[in-house]
Amino acid sequence: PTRYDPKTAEPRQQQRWAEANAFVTKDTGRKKYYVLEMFPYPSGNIHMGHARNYVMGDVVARHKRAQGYDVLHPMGWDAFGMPAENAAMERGIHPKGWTYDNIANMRDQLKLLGLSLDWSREFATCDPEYYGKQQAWFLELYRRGLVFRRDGVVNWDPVDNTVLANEQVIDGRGWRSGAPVEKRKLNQWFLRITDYADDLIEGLQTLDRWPEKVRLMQENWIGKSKGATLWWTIVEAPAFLPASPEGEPNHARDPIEVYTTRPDTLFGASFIALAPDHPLTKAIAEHRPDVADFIKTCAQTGTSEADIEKAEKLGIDLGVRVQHPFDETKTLPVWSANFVLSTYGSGAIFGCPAHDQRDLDFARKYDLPVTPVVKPDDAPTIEIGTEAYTGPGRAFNSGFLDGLEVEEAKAAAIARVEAQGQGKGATIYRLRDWGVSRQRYWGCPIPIVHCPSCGVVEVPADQLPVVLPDDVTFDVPGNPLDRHPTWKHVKCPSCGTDATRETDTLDTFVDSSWYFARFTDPTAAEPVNTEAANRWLAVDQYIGGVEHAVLHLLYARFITRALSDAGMLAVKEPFAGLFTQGMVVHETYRRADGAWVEPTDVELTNDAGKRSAKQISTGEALVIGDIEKMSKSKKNVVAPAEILESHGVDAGRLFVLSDSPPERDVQWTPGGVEGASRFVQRVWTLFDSYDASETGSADKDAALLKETHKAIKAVSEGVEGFRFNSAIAKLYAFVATIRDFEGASGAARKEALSALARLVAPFTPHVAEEGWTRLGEAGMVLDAPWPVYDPALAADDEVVLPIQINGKRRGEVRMPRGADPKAVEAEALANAAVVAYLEANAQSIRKVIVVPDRIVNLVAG
Ligand code: ANZ
Ligand code: ZN
Repeated sequence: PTRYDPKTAEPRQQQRWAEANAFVTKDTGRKKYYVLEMFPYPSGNIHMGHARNYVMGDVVARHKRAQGYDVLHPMGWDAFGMPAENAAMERGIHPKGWTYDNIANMRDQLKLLGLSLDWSREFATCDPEYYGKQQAWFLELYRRGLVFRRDGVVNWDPVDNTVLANEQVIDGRGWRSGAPVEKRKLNQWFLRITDYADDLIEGLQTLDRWPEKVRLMQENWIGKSKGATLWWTIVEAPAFLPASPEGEPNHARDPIEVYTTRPDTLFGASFIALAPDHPLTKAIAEHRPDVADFIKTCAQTGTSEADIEKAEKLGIDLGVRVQHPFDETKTLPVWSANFVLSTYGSGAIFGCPAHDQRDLDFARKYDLPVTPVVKPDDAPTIEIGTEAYTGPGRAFNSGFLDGLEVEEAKAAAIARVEAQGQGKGATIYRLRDWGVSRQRYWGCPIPIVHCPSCGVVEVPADQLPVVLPDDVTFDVPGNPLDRHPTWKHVKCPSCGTDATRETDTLDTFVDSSWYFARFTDPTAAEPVNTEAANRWLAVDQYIGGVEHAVLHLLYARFITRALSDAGMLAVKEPFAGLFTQGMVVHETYRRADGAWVEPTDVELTNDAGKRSAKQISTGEALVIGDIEKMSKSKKNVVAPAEILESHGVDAGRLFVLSDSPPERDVQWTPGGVEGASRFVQRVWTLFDSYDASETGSADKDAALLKETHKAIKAVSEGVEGFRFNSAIAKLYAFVATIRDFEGASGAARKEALSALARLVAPFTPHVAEEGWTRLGEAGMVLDAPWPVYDPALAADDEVVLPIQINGKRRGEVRMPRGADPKAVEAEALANAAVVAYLEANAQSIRKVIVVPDRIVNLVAG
C-alpha cells in the first residue's frame, strides 16, 4: 500500500469541495439544521481554541448533512472593538485596515481546516452594509420605547480625558495613564432589557438543551427578588435640612423608601441605612463635613458588588430619625453605610441585625441593638452571637406577627403596611438596563442627530447607514468622532437647521446580539428577512466558550425578543441548543530569570518518570510550570498552522477532539497529535489495501457485518450525544477490528470500509474522501447518507450474568445471548469464585435457578 500524504490529499479534496460549491447552503425544503459557532473577534490569528470550537461545529454540520438535513453553517467576524483602536494608537495603523487585514489572514487559516462553512454568507460587523441594518432596527426599537437616554455612570480617566471600558480599569486606575479612575455621570443611551426580565427568566425553562450551569448563571444575573417597598416617615431631622412648601416633593424630608425581602423581620429593625450617594446623604453632607468625608472615603472602594462585599463595614449616623410603622413607641436612627448599593432597590435598607449578616456586622461595630424576632420551631429561645440567623422559623417578639411562620409573616406584614399606606408588595430585579453608549471610534454609529430646536432626531431610513469617517486621528486621547472637523456637523433632518450627530457608538455586544438572524439572509434589504429567519431560526446548535454564559447570550435572547415583538421574527429564543466547550491548554516553561519559553524551543526528557525540560536555543535548564490556557503572555501557544503544516489537517482536527470530552479542557501534547496522525495513516492503509476479489467465508462475513453495525451504533451515539472523544475512541477500535479481521470476502470488507468512510468523515473529512474514492464509491462521502445500523446486528451477542449465592453477588459468567440454561448452570458451577466460596465456607449447592440472560441464583448450605 502507498503512504498517505496529507500535503497532497488535503488540498486536492478542498479543491474538489470548492469546485462543487459543496458548502453553499441548500434549501430544499427538508428538515433544517442551523449550526453556529460563536463568531471570532479578528485579533490576527486563529488559535487552538478557535480551531477546537470550529471543528466541533463542523462535526455537527457534516453529521446533520449526512442525516439528510438542509444545513446552515455560516461564518463571520465580530469586528468592532477596542483592540483595533489600540493598534491605531500604538502603531499608527488604521483600525479599518488592521481589522480587514486580520480578517483576510484568519479567513485563510480557517479555510485550511477544511470546514464545511458557507462562505457566501460571510460578513463582518464593521461592514457598513451590516451595521447600517443594525442602525435601522435600533431606530425601530427607539420608536417602540426600548431605547432611551439618561444619565449613566461611566469610568472617567481624568488624565486622558476619556471614558474607559470596565476592562480598561485595572485596580481602579486607567490602563494607560495610571491615574485613579473617577465615576462620572454622562448622558448615555440605554436599551430597556429590564422590560423583558420576567420573560427572560421564564424562557430559561424552555431551554432544555442548554447547560444547567448557564441557565442558573442567567437566572442569578437577572436576580428576581420578591419582597416589599416600605416608606418610613421622618420624625426628627437636623434643622439645616430644607423644609418644603406644603405639598411639594422634598427628598430631604419625604419618607425614606426602603426595599426588603424580609418584611417579617420588621419588629427586629434597629436602624435605617442609606447608600453613600443617596440624595438624603448628599443633602446632609452639604452641611456636615464629616458626612462629606465619609462619602469620599466610600467612593474610593471599588463599585462592584464583590468589592463592597469584601470591604470593612463603615457607617455614619446622619442625625435623622424615622417612625417604626408597627410600633408607635419606637423610632430608628438613620445612618449612611458603605454596604448599601445605590443602584439596587431604592438605595436604602432597614437593618435587622439578628437576621442579616451584614446588618449584624454593622450593628456590632457601631453598637446598635440586636433583637431576634424569628426562631426555629423546636427552639425555646434564640441567642445571636456573631452569626445572624437566616433559617426558617416562626415570628416572636413581633406583636401581631407572633407565631406566624416566615412566609405567612411576610404576607401579613405586607398586608398591614399596605393598609396603613406605608408600603406595598414589590418585585425587583438585579438586572439593569443595558448601557450601550461607547465614546469610541471603532463601533456602530448611533443613528441620531441632536438639533438645538427639535432635540433628539432619528436619521431618516433613506440616509442609512450612517457611515464612520475614514479620516480620523488617534494622536490624542478621547473620541476621534467627537473631534473630527466635519463629520458630526449636519443639518437637522427634521427642520434643516445646523445640528450635530451623536458621536457615541454602540457597545459591540449589540453587534453580536443579532448576527445569527442576519446570517439567514445576509443581503436582505430589511435588517432581517422574516421568511428566511423563520425558516432557519432558532439556531439548533450553538457552540462557544462559557465566558459568554451571561452577557452575550442574555443580550442575544433579549434582542431576539425585541425584534420578534417588532414583527421581524417569529422566535423568542435564538439558540435552542447550546454547548460550551472547554479550552485548549498547554504546559508552561520558565527560565531561572522568570522568562517564559515557547514550546517549540523546549526539549523534554523523561528519565524513569522524572520529566525535565531544557531550552534548545540556550541549553539552559527550565522549570516545567502549570498546565494553563494557551496565552501569548505565557508563551505556551501552539498555532494550529504549525500542526497542519507538520501533521496535516485531519490529524489536527482529530486531536483537538480526541483526548478529552468536549466540555472539558484538552491538553496539547506533541504525542497526542502524533497519535492522531498515525491513526489517519492507518485509516488510509485500510482503504488502500482493499481488494474486491478477496474471498471469504459466509461466517466471517456475517461476523464482520456485525462488527460494522456495532461500530455504527457506537459512533452515532457518540456524535449525537456530543461525546466526540468517545466516538473517536470507537473509531480507533473499529479500525483495529477491520485491520485484524481475517477471512472476510472483498464484498464484506467493502461494506465495512464504506461505513468507516462515512463514520470518520465528520472528523477527518479529507482521508474519508480519499478512501471513498479508492473504494470505488460514487460522488463524495460528504453527500453520502449517514449509515444506519440494524439493532439486531448491533446488539451485543454476549451477556454478563451475575452469580448470587444465597442472595449475595459472588461472581459472574459471560455467555452467548440466549444460551441454554443447562450450559449456563455448568459454567456457573465451574466458576472459580463460586468454587472458592463453597470451599472456604464448607458449603455445597442445594439448588440452581437460571433466569435466562439475566442472573444465576445459587442456594448453598
Ligand atoms: C431587611 C432585612 C432583614 C433584609 C433581614 C434581609 C434580612 P436580595 O435577595 O438580593 O433582593 N438590600 C436592599 N436594598 C439594598 C441595597 N441597595 N444595598 C444593599 N442591600 C440591600 O436582597 C434584598 C435584601 O438586601 C433586603 O432585605 C435588604 O435587606 C437588602 F433579616 O431588608 B433586607
Ligand atoms: Zn431640528
